[in-house]
Amino acid sequence: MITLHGHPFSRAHRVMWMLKELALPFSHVPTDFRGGATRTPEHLAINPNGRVPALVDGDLVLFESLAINLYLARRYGGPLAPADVAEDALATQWSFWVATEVEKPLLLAAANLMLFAQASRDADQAALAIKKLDRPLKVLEAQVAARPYLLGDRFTVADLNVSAVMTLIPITGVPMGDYPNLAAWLDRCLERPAAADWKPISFTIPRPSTEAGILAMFV
Ligand SMILES: N[C@@H](CCC(=O)N[C@@H](CS)C(=O)NCC(=O)O)C(=O)O
Repeated sequence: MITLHGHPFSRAHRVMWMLKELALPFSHVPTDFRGGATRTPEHLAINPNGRVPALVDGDLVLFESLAINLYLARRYGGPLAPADVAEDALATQWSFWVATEVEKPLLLAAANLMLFAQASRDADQAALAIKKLDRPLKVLEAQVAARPYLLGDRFTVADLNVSAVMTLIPITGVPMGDYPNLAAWLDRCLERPAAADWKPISFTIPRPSTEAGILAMFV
């Protein structure tokens, strides 16, 4: 039996999307990261980082949303799964890439443009973060200009992991007209029925009082 911990407005939406793509039955504990529920002894026993998502599948307990999705693809197969070792390597590459090259500047831009309360937003930080996105977005634009999906002709876990992180792009104000193929690819991915639980974030979060606090929150 699979159990997913984490509310869909958190990074748990990435895993919920994957579980639905694979039509896997699962029980859902919608732990809300905003109210301290991720720091209870019960939750820390599942994810010692005090974060969501976490997935329990029999004896296996996993944290890290994108790693969970790679596991689910490999374990439960289907067209989203890597077909061979080379595809597996590429799906891993794109998942690490989006986590290390894209996610942090994307979150910092989104936080300073929308997620932080109006008075705590820092336009300079947002502009710097958007500048840092230039390079990876050009890489992604070129990749999906040449083929409909990251690995070729079919939607795979690589597309799911990368596009699930990219859901914040619309609120960063990045001019998507500069990345027409990326924009069309992102629409193709997010329009999949299994992605339907994804909703633009509609709440604000408190700005941590220090730069170290901001890094602790986003890295
Ligand atoms: N790299 C982790 C990040 C998980 C994460 O930061 N989750 C946030 C919600 S989206 C969280 O649980 N924050 C609560 C906290 O840090 O106290 C992943 O992708 O799973």
